[in-house]
Amino acid sequence: MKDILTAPFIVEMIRTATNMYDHGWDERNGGNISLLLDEAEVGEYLALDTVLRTISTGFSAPELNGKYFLVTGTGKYFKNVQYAPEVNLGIVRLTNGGESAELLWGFTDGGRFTSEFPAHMMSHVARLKVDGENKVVMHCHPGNLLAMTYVHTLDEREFTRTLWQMCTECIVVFPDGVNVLPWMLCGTNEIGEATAKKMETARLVVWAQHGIYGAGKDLDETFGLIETAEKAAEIFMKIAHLPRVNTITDEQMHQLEKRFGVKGREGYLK
Ligand code: 2HA
Ligand code: ZN
Repeated sequence: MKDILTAPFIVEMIRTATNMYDHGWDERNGGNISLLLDEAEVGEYLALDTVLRTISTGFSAPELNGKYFLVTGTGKYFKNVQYAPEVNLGIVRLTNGGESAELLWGFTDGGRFTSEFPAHMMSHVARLKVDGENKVVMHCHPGNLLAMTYVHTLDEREFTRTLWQMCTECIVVFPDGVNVLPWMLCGTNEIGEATAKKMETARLVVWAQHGIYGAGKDLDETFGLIETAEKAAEIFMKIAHLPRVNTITDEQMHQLEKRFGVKGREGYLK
């Protein structure tokens, strides 16, 4: 059995959590990440028949039965993931139609997965239906996106168009746009279901006055997606109070679509 701390999925998770913390997106215990793992990949590092504990999830997700996830822990600080990965991270296998999670590694202080586990797992189900390669769901609290939800309409088309207009590459990176949920109580199955519904049509879902969810095929891509949206929100917050003299026009967006072979969300461009 190989040393799990050398597994590429653990190394990459540690680097990503650290990078997110360094970006200021994950103060205190803010944020959470889940990464879908291959059984064969996990089997190189862990005895798959050794279950440390079984934890009830409080929801069902039959689509994910038997699937393995590396996930951040509830109440854990991203800042500390690099110093004690086995305390702050865990590897679980969903069983019993997703109603139970078998802990195979991690959460060594008796902890459990993130309070946002429902939103993560339901979002995985939704994204896997759209893209069989989707492996990551990531949540964090980037300052400018959050700020924007206080001063910008939450209308999804308008919110997306504003972000697209803030940096040339935005429409290329997230042509599906950004979906937006109004403020809702976090950590519940309800916000999980609402987030998953929004994930059917976009890989980014803003939680107003709270943060953002991103989904993607690997940690780098998902990080980059949130990074790009947050950069656009940063530009918006720099200019929102100033007269706008120039912008990226819809005609220019159409040029970007052609040049990069992407298609902006239906009905979002004139
Ligand atoms: O505590 O970010 O949404 C982690 C969170 C909850
Ligand atoms: Zn949060």
